[in-house]
Amino acid sequence: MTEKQLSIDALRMMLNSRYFEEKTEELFKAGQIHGTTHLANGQEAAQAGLCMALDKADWIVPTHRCHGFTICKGSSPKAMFAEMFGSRAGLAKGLGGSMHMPDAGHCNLGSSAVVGSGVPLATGIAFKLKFDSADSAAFATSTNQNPKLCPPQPVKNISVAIFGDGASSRGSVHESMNIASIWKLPVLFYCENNHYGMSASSDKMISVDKVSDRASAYGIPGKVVDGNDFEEVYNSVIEAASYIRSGNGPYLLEVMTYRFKGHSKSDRRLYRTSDEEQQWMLRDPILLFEQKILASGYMTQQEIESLEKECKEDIENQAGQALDTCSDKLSENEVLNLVYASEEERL
Ligand SMILES: Cc1ncc(C[n+]2csc(CCOP(=O)(O)OP(=O)(O)O)c2C)c(N)n1
Repeated sequence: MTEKQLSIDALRMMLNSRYFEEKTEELFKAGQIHGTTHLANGQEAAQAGLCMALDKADWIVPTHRCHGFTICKGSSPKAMFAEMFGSRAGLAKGLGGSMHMPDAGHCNLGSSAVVGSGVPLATGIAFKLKFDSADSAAFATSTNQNPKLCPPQPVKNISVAIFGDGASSRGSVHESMNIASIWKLPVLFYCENNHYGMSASSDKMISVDKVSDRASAYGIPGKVVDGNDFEEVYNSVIEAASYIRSGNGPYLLEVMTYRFKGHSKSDRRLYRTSDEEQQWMLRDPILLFEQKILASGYMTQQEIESLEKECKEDIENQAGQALDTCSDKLSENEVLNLVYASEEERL
């Protein structure tokens, strides 16, 4: 892909993610979507930069703030809206809602409301990816003997454990990093640091200056990058993924960003100042990237505006089409069959 095409595709992805969040907020306010939602306005470069740098067959396990990752990994916005409407056409047949949007066809395991719980799952996927590409008998022997001494085992695909700064202090995250390091598992630990875990500022809640400083405790590389700069994120993921694909084991990448909206729809953001918010809005990742695209001559202002219009209309249309599927929900029996095994299966 040429740099020009890559840039236009990246801008399209970031715009789709932004408009998806704006439409979601509107639908919530109108009472057309129930439950809660976690919007990622402002985090688009961290989400598009990761997904665009991955291979189609690389797996991701996102967080509860998952819409942008899900769109950028290739899922249909229509199926995502349908999920939030509780419709059968949704990614989880309407049973999951905003926080649970798995899409195996796009190598996205989906997320869970339990903060940090996706990290061991992504580590498990990495184990399977390594097991499948290694001489499995030799791998099993090495994990039993001294896995630290086992030679690098190149792999085709990797798995990405996405987590927030809040989740970074959970035991599940540390246990995963330790075992992934020992077994040299092909997993990218991707910390999307948006500065807050609900109302708790990461400056006050994390024992080190940077989450990526913790990498040294596990004997793996750690790097921190500007998460509002698409190119910086994209290039860093390419570099980290290539290290992992060569068989060297895990890598911790921390991307610094900011969520423009509250933690969830009921958050009044009393824990931060509007001055701080304004400063970050000046570093809106979409604005920054559009400026770069203009400066490089890849698009004119007019072309950017028409792409914005096209993406906005497309998201509107997909929301409308999803709304049409709204009344087609799973029956109680279908839900029970999905959740519980039948009597014969249990015996
Ligand atoms: C195990 C667990 N503890 C607490 C919560 C409540 N909770 C929901 S989101 C959240 C903050 C997570 O912060 P972070 O990991 O930084 O992700 P962000 O919301 O900033 O994207 C918390 C504490 C939860 N869902 N699960």
